[in-house]
Amino acid sequence: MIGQLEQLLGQLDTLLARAIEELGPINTSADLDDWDTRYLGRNRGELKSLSSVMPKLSKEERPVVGQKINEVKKELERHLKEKREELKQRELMLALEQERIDVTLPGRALPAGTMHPISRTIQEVTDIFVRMGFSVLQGLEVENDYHNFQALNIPTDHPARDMQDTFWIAPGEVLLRTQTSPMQIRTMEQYQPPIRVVVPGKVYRNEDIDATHEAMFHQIEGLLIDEVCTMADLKGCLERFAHEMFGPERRLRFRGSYFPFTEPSAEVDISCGLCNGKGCRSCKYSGWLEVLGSGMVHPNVLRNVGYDPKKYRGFAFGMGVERIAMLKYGIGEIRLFSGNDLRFLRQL
Ligand code: FA5
Repeated sequence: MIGQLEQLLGQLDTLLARAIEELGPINTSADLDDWDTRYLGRNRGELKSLSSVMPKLSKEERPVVGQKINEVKKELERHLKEKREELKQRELMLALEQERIDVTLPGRALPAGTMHPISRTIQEVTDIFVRMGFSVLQGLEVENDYHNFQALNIPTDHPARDMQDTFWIAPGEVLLRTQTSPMQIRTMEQYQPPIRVVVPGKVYRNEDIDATHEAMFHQIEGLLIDEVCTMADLKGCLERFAHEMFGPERRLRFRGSYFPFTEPSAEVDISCGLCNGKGCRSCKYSGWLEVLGSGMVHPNVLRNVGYDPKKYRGFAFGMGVERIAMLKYGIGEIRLFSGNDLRFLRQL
């Protein structure tokens, strides 16, 4: 029996030595789990199978073997714990190494977009008028015949309708607005004087396209209504705008004109900045570029919105945004604005 005891204790020592030796090269948690099951596993672990001889031992032998089993178990558990800790550290270091971020690397630059020159021009123009006390409103691109024509003193069959070739949606009733002037009517319908507004937006005309004409372009409408207002106020206001927008050296020219909704009416030209008024291809060798229509609001228009023309008067203007941008940036071709050519847009 003594021989069997010694043999058993020897087997336990061998098992411990073998387990520790096998533990050395293990370097993944999965392999370590296998090792754990193989030696310490509750069901089929090697230590468990050696313990199964216990009932066959004598009373004296049992405590000796039991104590040895406990020592081996504790030793295996200690090694397991150390190895787990070591693997955890190693896996952490590996993850840190693989996921390392070099914070000193320069960032990847995203191509930055900028405002379209037309949007920027609208912003610059409206800012100037806001500084003069005007508010900014938005209008509708799909209008009705009443607001685009009739209320603006352009009845059906009036020859002035031919001045702007219209894109009709429902002929005689609904259309793509040909001008921002319908917003004069909508503003006066909604508010009481004093009124000072500017209204930027798209307008549409069924026109032949060339270097200075588009079928879709932008206008900015201006409207001022008060008890006291004269043509001199209109001129002063537009001159102030032109000097702020283009510089004090630029000149304005008022030419008598005709619009059914203003009386008197004037078209306003600005001296060409490309040739300094000497004449070039862009200004058709005249030295001037037409940028807006304007005038004193017609009494019929005031009556149409229920204002008393004896009490109130006002001025209105409508400027072409593309023409302003052409003047500002020295561009001789209007179609570049809607051409979506990034080489052109990046230059500005
Ligand atoms: C009008 O549209 C009037 N509603 C302006 C107005 C408002 C007059 C208030 C009086 C009172 P006109 O058709 O001239 O007017 O156009 C005004 C401006 O828009 C022109 O001076 C020009 O700068 C621009 N414009 C006109 N047609 C085109 C076009 N096809 N392409 C680009 N710009 C244009």
